[in-house]
Amino acid sequence: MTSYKLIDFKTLGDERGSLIAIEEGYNAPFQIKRVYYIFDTKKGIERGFHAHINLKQIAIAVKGSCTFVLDDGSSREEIKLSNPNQGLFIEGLIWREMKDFSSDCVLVVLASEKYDEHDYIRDYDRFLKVVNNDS
Ligand code: T46
Repeated sequence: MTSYKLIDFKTLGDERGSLIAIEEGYNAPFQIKRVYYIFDTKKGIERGFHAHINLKQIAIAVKGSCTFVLDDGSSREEIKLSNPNQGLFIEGLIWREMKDFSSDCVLVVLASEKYDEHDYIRDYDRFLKVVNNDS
């Protein structure tokens, strides 16, 4: 299955401030096996430029903002992440690029699998072939 969607996380707040909890089966539709975060991104830098074969992920801009470009092989959409109570869930063969990082952006990503370079498709033409079942 190939899809992406925004997930709204409930903010638990009290007089001390805010807290968001992410739990498998509640607001995360997979078991979380890995967490990584991207920060201190230099001005004008673009990242990503790949798709994943099996990985499911949720990306959250816990501070600052950045924009994901998502491409399913036939159309492209841009989604700006700028709120810690919103996560971008990506599943299946979606080509992704990230851009417009604010200097304070901290992008946390929850992943369904451990790091595996074999799960990456880093060549756009190969991505199109795989998406179109040509290889
Ligand atoms: C994704 C987007 C949103 C590791 O060794 N372990 C890891 O868990 C990760 C994520 C990366 N790396 C190594 C691989 C590269 O040598 O860290 C280096 C930078 O990774 P990459 O160039 O793939 O980073 P991005 O920002 O282009 O992509 C990352 C994720 O790799 C990718 O899964 O969907 O963020």
